[in-house]
Amino acid sequence: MTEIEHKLNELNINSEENLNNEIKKNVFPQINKNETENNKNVLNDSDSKKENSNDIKDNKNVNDKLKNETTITPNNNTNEKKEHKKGRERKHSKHHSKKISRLEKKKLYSHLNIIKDSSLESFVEYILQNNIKNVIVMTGAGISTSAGIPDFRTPKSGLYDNLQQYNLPYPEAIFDIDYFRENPKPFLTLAKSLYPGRFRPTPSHYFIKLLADKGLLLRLYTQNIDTLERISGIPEDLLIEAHGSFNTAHCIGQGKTGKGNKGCNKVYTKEFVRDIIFNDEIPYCLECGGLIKPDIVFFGEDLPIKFFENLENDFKKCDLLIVIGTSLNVQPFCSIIDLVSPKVPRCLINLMEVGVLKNPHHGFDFTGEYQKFRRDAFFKGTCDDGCIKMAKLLGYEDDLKILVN
Ligand code: CNA
Repeated sequence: MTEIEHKLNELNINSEENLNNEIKKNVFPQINKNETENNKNVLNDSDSKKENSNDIKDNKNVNDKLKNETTITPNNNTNEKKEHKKGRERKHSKHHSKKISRLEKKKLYSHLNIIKDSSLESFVEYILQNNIKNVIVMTGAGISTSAGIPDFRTPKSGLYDNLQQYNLPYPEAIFDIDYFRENPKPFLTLAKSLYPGRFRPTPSHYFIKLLADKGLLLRLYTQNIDTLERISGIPEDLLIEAHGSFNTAHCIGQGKTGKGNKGCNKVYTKEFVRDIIFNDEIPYCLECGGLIKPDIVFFGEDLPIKFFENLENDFKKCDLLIVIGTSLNVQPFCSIIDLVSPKVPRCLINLMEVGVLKNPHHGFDFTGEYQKFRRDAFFKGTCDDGCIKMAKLLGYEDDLKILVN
C-alpha cells in the first residue's frame, strides 16, 4: 500500500466533500497550524507555514529507527572476547548509542539514492533510465513572468509590492472574497493588467505541452489564472487550474442589489467581462443585478471540484514530479508535493530554493539529510532556462523549438 493510500485509508476519506478538510487537518499537519481563524475549505495563504510542529517528533522517531538499525554485532573471536571484555563492553555501549546521519546511511546503502545528487542532470538521467509514464507538473506565477505577467512575491516587481495605488487595508485584500463584495474596484483594476488576450505562453508552458505530446503528462496542476496553459495547447483534461482562471465568470450576488441577493450563478464568458472591465466599469448580472466575478479562487473560497476529484488517484499513480516557478506559499497547493510516494523523484525549477521543511516526511530535501530516500533535484534559475535545459538533456530540444516558434 502506498503512503498516500495508507494515509487516506487511515483517515477514512470516502467522500469528495470531506477531502479538502481532511487533507488540511491530517495529511498536511502544517495546515492546522495556519488555520487558527478560518476553519473552512479555503485557499489559505500561509507565509508562516514552513515551521512544522511535527519536526521534533518525527526526527526523534527517525533517530530511534537509525539507532536500532546500526547496532554493532559482537565479534566472534573468543580469545579477543576474554582479553578485551571490559574495553569491548565500553565500545559496545558506545556503538549502541551511535546514530548515523541520513547522509552517512545513503553513502552506505546505494538503494537509498533514487537520484545520484540534486542536479538536473541526475534527475534527467533517472528519467532516461526508467520507464516514466505518469509525470505530474505543478506550476506557479514564475512560469508566466517572462510573458510579462508579474508574480506575487518577487520583491519590487511582484504584485504585492505594487498595490499602493489601490489603498487596500492589507495586500491580500485584493484577492479576498468579502472585500471584493464590498469593493470590487481594486481587483477589477488589477484584472485588467492580467487579463488573457495580451500574453503569449512561455517556453516553460511549451515544455509542459511537449510532455503532453509525448504522452508523459499525467496532469498539470497550476496555480496560475492567466490561461496561458490553455493557449499553449495543453489539453483541458490534463489541466487542473487549482485557483480557477479568467476563462469564465459568474454571478455572485450582492452588487447593485444589496447583501440580500445571494446571486443566481449565471455563467458569463471572459469576453463579456473583459469588455466591461476594460471600460473601467463593474460587471453586473443581466438576470439579477448581482456582481459578476471571474472564476478565480479568492482567499475564503473553495478550490474547484476538479482539483479534489483527481488529486488522490493522480498522486498515487505519479512516477515523477516537476515543480516550476512557485514560492510554495499557498495552501493546500504547496503541501501536495508530499503526496507522491517517497521514492518518486521530484525536481524544483525556480529562482530560489523553496519548500524545504527539514522534515522526514514533508517538503523538499535537496541535500538528502532529512528524508529516507534521496530523490529531490533543484535547478536554480529561470523557469525557461530550466525547462529548455531539461528538454535538451531529454533529447527534446528540436521538438521544443518547433512548439515555441
Ligand atoms: P509567488 O508567490 O509570487 O511565487 C513565484 C515564485 O516564482 C517565486 O519563488 C519566484 O522566485 C519565482 N519566480 C518568479 N519569476 C521566475 C522566473 N522567471 N523563473 C523562475 N522562478 C521565478 O507565486 P505563486 O504562484 O507561488 O503563488 C500562488 C498565487 C499566485 C496563486 O494564487 C496565483 O493565482 C497567483 N498569481 C498568478 C499569476 C498568473 O496567473 N500568472 C500572477 C500572479 C499571481
